[in-house]
Amino acid sequence: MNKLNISLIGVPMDLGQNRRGVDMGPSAIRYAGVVERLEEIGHSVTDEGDIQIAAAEKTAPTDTNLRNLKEVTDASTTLANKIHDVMENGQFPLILGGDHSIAIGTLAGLGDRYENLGVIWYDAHADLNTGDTSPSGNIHGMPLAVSIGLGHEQLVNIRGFAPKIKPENVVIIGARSIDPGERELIKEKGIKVFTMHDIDKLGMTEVMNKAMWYLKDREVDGVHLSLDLDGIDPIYTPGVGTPVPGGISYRESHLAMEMLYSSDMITSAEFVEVNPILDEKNKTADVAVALMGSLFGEKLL
Ligand code: NNH
Ligand code: MN
Ligand code: MN
Ligand code: MN
Repeated sequence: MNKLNISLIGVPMDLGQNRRGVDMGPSAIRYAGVVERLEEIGHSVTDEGDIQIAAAEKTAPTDTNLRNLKEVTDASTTLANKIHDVMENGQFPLILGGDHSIAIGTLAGLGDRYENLGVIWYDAHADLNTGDTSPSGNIHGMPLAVSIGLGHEQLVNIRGFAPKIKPENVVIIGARSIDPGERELIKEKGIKVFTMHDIDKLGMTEVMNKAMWYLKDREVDGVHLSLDLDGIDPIYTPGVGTPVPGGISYRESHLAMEMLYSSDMITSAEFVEVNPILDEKNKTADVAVALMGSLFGEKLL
């Protein structure tokens, strides 16, 4: 990765789940010093501001079991168009969430720029639910399913094409809370998953090497990193809506980011689920910014 022109895009989305506060995630990450941190490394950063999101108090009722379907669809469309424009100008998109439903818009914006996009999904969850399998009706548990073409057609067809990515180009890292329907889909589609068991057993170095070789063998022409802060153990990132104990450590996460930097594979990234209301002194946003440092080439020495 040379010096990049990074476009920061904030997405204050809290409608993909039911805990308040995650809409303040982009502010918390800015406050934690993201722009300065990336500029210090030598990148140039343009803060594009925030995507407009409907107020949680003003959402329309929906006739599906998908909470806030219309508002999430509208925001995803706006985000997808924004990302498309930013890429047209040769900028590197760095998206700040917001709940993970925003990945629907991100991948819709990236999808038609690549023939064969790879995705690394760093998360405690698989985010492979559809309206039929979701235990919660929360769209933040669905973005990966939507992006491989499964789920509500309104979400699946954003920007008028589907699927956005191929299931065999996805690698999930850190999973430890997978719903029954997701488990079936993983088997059926052959989605590559490194669970916490794999990280415990093989170590992060080998997991990351395997993940990156897997994508190289697939001859991907870009790799998007979608990093849900709940992938990391909640002792380091307590400010998330659905914490799951037994997660990836702080140092393992830095190692993973450093290895991605060295590989020079990453072509876009998003950091999601930072919820300042649930956080302790902006700890989770601080971790997000520290990990961005490693992902974008910060050196310890
Ligand atoms: N799997 C659960 C659901 O679909 C929880 C999803 N929560 C997340 N996903 N934070 O990353 O509702
Ligand atoms: Mn809101
Ligand atoms: Mn997620
Ligand atoms: Mn998650």
